[in-house]
Amino acid sequence: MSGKKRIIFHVDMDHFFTAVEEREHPEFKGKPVVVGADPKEGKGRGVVSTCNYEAREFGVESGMPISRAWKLCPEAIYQPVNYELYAKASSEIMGILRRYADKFEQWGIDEAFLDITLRVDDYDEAEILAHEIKREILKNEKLTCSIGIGPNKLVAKIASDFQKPDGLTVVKEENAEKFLAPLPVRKLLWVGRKTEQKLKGMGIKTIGDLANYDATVLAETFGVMGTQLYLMAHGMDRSEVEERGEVKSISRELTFEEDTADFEIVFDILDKLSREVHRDVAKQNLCFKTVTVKVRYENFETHTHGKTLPFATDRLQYLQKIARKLVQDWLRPDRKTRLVGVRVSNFVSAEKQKKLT
Ligand code: TTP
Ligand code: MG
Repeated sequence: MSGKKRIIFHVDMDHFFTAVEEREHPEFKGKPVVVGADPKEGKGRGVVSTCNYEAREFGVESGMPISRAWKLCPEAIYQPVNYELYAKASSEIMGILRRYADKFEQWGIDEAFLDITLRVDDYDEAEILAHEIKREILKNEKLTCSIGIGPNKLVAKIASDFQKPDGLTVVKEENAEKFLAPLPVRKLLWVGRKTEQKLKGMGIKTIGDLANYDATVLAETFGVMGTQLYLMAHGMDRSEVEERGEVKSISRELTFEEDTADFEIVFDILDKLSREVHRDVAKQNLCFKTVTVKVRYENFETHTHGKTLPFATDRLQYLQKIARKLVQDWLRPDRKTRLVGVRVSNFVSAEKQKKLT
């Protein structure tokens, strides 16, 4: 690895689906807009995919039942999900972003990480580059985005979320801890609702609380995840920006900080990885037929093992159950596990799937 300190961008489009809708329908501008299921005058089922910032003022948010959104804001403009349209905008945006980076990683439909270390001399130049990117996306795509600049992916991602919409937040390595400290622990990648509650019970609410906590106790309480949480709370993250091809599969894997013989830890992490994969699948409105898991032992021997379903699904429950079952066959009491991963592939669009069933 080169000795040069990394500079990473995280780019996240603002209220993406609704922003594209506003671009296509200029008459929507300035009004609350919701993209998601049909509200059917408050009787509709299904959820909000996203809403613009005007609708957020009324308390509407992603993932909320559409019936509740209707109650909060009946006057909003409700649009069905037009996935093809957003996918086209996404691929144009990704095309622009890719040219600015030495290493590029698309993350879901409207986010990307860019490693620009070799393109700039310092953070000042990085900031100029970020403005250039924002200008080009606005000019060519008529859309705004928020950019976070940091020493690694974790800090960059949290920074991009810091001033939305149309934000630009720069966090240098020496300021990372101070920047993170007042934010709620939920902002860290691995902290789900359960972990958040457990941390709260320990008196840990902010990332700063976590950073000041005894690392040994964290490791005892949360296993390998505890150590990772502690490092992240100090703004540390060594993961690389990794190029991925066209979305033919969605996957997550994790190398444990320490090899483990504890099956429960492996299953726990596998469930979390499945949840993340599922979130991406849902974001892109896809159904999958194939689930593949990967297990690497302490001696680097690696096995991948898959199962193809007779039908396509988007259910988290199935994904978690199949992934567990597949991994179970490969866990050995006499061998520690170094890495575990889960991948889904063989996609069908959810729309198409609905028409089939
Ligand atoms: P996000 O980037 O999470 O949200 P956003 O771009 O709408 O808003 P923000 O300005 O806060 O970034 O997700 C990107 C798109 O993914 C979003 O426009 C719609 C879709 N999506 C869903 O369909 N369901 C969900 O639960 C979420 C969170 C997003
Ligand atoms: Mg976004």
